[in-house]
Amino acid sequence: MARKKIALIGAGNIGGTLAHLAALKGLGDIVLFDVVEGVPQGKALDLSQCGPVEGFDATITGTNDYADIAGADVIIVTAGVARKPGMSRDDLLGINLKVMKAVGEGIKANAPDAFVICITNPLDAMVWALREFSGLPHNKVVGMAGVLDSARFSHFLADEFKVSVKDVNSFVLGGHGDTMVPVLEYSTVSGIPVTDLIEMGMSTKERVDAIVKRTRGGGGEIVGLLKTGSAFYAPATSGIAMAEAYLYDQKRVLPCAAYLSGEYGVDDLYVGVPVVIGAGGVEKIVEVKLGAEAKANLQVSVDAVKELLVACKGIDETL
Ligand code: TXD
Repeated sequence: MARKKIALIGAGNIGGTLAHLAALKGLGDIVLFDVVEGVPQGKALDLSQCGPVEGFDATITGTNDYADIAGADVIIVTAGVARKPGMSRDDLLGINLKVMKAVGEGIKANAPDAFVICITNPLDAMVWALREFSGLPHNKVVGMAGVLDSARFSHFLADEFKVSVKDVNSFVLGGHGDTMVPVLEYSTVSGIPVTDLIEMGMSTKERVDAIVKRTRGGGGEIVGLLKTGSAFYAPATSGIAMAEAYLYDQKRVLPCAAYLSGEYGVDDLYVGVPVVIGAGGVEKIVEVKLGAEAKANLQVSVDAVKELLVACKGIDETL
């Protein structure tokens, strides 16, 4: 069987980490694309030289030409500008919208059968725009945010409850921003909801509320510490988990920014919800029952995403 082809659009911090992980995991041959000349080529050469040590055979190529992504099975998009301290995700809107246009057109012309995972911020608007510009079916274009947000939530919860992170399964809905909605009733330690764990005296409502707040600001906390960029290790790991679910037809239930057409009362919008990812791309949107508080919070989040889209449409009249 021929090796799969993984194209990474954007060879920055996340792009390079994605390439490293994809090579180590043997997902397939890798093409790193960037507009900056030399960077994807240099990173590809450096990463290729891991091969003899790690024992992987994948070819890793760097390019500035979209023709080289032809026939890609999976494309992960991180192209754009990352947040600097003091800059909100929404400030990135204008710059990254133009980037999505170029990337979408490159994908449309060269790899229209790929499963496309968008990571570029502001995520929920960029994935919507990328889908529009690429013209791919909605189930083949998805945004990565929820896997990362729930990983952050799980990490903090495991720390709080002093249990293995393997036993924590947390649930985050909504847009990737300060309005994201961590849902306590569906976040569990080995099946025991966090709300029950609070009742059992394992933590307090105040402490868990502080964890929810820290999760919502999880990206900003890292930007504030790094000062020269944003998080990249966990975002890359999260993107790879989604790629694996598709490549290996795992039918994983993952929180992703998926296109909604009526689900959760939302229409023509990408919002973070649990979905099944398998060989068919986004095979199913999982519509869970929500309590009044989560419902209201989701609405706030949906409204924030809607506002972003209105701004996008204002910037680019072709949308
Ligand atoms: O959860 C999430 N979705 C995120 C999103 C978590 C963390 C970071 N998130 C966003 O990912 C972040 O706000 C950025 O928008 C992207 C990529 O983050 P990264 O840290 O990798 O940014 P870099 O290191 O600046 O890399 C971006 C690369 C850089 O090499 C640019 O030269 C390139 O993108 N770039 C382009 N590549 C291709 N085509 C075009 N037009 C282009 N413009 C810039």
